[in-house]
Amino acid sequence: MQSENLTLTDTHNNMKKSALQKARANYQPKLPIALQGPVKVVEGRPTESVADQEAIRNLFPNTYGLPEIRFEKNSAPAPGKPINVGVILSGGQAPGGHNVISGLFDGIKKIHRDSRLFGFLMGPGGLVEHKYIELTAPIIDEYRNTGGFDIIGSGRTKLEKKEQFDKGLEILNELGIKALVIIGGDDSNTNAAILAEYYKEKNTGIQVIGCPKTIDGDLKNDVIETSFGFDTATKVYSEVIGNIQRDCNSAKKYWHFIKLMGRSASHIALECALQTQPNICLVSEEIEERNMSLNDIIDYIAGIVTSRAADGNNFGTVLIPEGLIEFIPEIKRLIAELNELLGANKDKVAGMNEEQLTEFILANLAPENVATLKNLPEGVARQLMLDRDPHGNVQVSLIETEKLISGMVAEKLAASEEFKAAGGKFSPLHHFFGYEGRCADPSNFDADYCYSLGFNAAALINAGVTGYMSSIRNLVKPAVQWIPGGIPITMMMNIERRNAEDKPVIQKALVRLDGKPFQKFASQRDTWAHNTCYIYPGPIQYFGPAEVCDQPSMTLKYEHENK
Ligand code: FBP
Repeated sequence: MQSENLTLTDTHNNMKKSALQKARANYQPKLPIALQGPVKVVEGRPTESVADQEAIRNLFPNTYGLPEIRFEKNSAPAPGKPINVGVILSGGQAPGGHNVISGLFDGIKKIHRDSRLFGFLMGPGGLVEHKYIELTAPIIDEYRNTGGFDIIGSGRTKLEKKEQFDKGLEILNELGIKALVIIGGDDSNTNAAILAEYYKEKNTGIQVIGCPKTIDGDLKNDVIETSFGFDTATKVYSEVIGNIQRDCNSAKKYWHFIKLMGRSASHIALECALQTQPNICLVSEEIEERNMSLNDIIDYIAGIVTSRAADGNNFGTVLIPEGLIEFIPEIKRLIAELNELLGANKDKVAGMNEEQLTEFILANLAPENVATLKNLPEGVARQLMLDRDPHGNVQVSLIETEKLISGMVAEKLAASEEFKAAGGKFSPLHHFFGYEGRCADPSNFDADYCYSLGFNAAALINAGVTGYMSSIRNLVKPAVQWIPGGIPITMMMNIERRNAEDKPVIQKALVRLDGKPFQKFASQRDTWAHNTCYIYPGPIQYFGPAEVCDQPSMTLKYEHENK
């Protein structure tokens, strides 16, 4: 099954390299001191899940309650045996994935030089479909310190059914693989835990280890300080936001509405705001908490635009998190009822044309939701009613929130006497930053963090554990002081309602309004709104002084300062 897959590496071998790529290939990622030589395993106390302990314990009888693990430097080298390991990249790309794989490769080779690494292609689907390549030293060397997931590709197939697990087991056994490393976000790591439990229950002898990935930054908790990729992606977006701010402060004639990726949580927008000090940054979690309506949001922005106009500043920047629309309580209610209504009447609506469907929806929705719908610009209301995904759900990600908001602000300002009296002019421009940062060359922080996560995953495999997430802590300190170890994935789980079923899942981390990053932002945002306090972070620097090149994100710093 392997031959058809060789194209992935063939293309890479023929690629020309930029000067930076060549120089960057020689970068040696920094490792925590504890991983630099032989390690000893220090076990902590047994763990409990964050909530719903009994339910999670019942669902994971073989992998629940395991202890946290920490690795410490050991004086005596332990003899290691060769081991075959499989690796999967799951979900959206995030800078540093290649370094997790190169760290894993170097880690298992350190255990024994005859160890082998197999990469399953295009995400979890590769395991089920038996598509893989062996990752040898020349391949790994091509990808060290590079962005992207192209070494083996990624995909969003969910590994959740027993048939998939059994199909996977066939190829793992065929290749003599004793451990599988799944690099993914909260859902993929939830599934890694389920797979670990299943393989343990079946006595397969196959270990499963997870690694925390996602630019969204929402896979973190008391024991996982950050997911990889967040640092680089937010630095790339902040560079470009800074450039836009310098442009708009030069021309003084445009308002820039900038939407930032992050399917649900607003960590990316918040971090970019801390780095660049825009005039406005919306935080979805706050909007939900304060029960703000769309009109409240429009009033808030129009108020700042008007006040800046009165000072002669007809320009500014507004950061908007991608997930915003689903957090606005009135729209959340509308979407929930639309999904419910159309789901329950699937057959009835299947044959309707647009006009009939609109009529049906307006006749059956609760009056408050009809009012919300009518308050929206026609195009957006149409999109909400008529564009559905294959499961029949509203496709929220297709809505161009930045245009929706600027359009409504423009309407409000056109009707405002105060804005006219201030001599205000409003010319909005729109941007969406997401893909621009997901495959950037990892910052030094992500290059080091990812390499350490992979190297540490090898140590977890050598320690014989399963159902653990690779964990590197103390990240605001220099890399040598980082603390490597492993966290039982069940420890991060609770039960949530998903697709009308109660499921064990890793708790998603949303922005905490009582957390320091938000508090810092909230304490300064009024000044940023009315004055022009832009910061221009410039591009990521890979070579140079540590204070320029090795700084972690501000979110991480604020969350962990004085700890
Ligand atoms: P993951 O959670 O899988 O890391 O993906 C995050 C993300 O980049 C989101 O920010 C974004 O909404 C989504 O992926 C887009 O994914 P796709 O390109 O597959 O549509």
